Amino acid sequence: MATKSPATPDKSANNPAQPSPAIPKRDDGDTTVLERVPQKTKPPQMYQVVMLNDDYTPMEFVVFVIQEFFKKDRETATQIMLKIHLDGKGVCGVFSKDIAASKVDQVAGAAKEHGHPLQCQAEPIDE
Ligand code: TYC
Repeated sequence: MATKSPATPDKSANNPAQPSPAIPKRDDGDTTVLERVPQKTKPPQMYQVVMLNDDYTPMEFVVFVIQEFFKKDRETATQIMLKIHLDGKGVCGVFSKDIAASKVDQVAGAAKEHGHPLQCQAEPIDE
């Protein structure tokens, strides 16, 4: 005996990844008015990767690290390094949580490998 498969639930309902649906509000003959439903999903929390100054890491190494892991050109990397050197810290980039954590790990790994005390940290950015 053939059995009827159960109706599949609407996967788009309550799925934050879906765009806001336009809900038919009123149908008065020829015209359908669509009401826009406000977007409920918040953008993800972003993190800035802040590099810290120290007295021992060579400037050239810091410039290399900023170019390599933060994809800056040499001039921009040099400006960021000098800002850190003068102010004590500086932002190398802004990323999602996982990417920021991975940048911090990459910098720590390279610093350890070369025997430098260079440090950086990920800080949540307030909206
Ligand atoms: N202050 C270091 C020096 O004079 C250079 C330096 C710059 C170190 C930036 C760390 O994040 C840093 N050699």
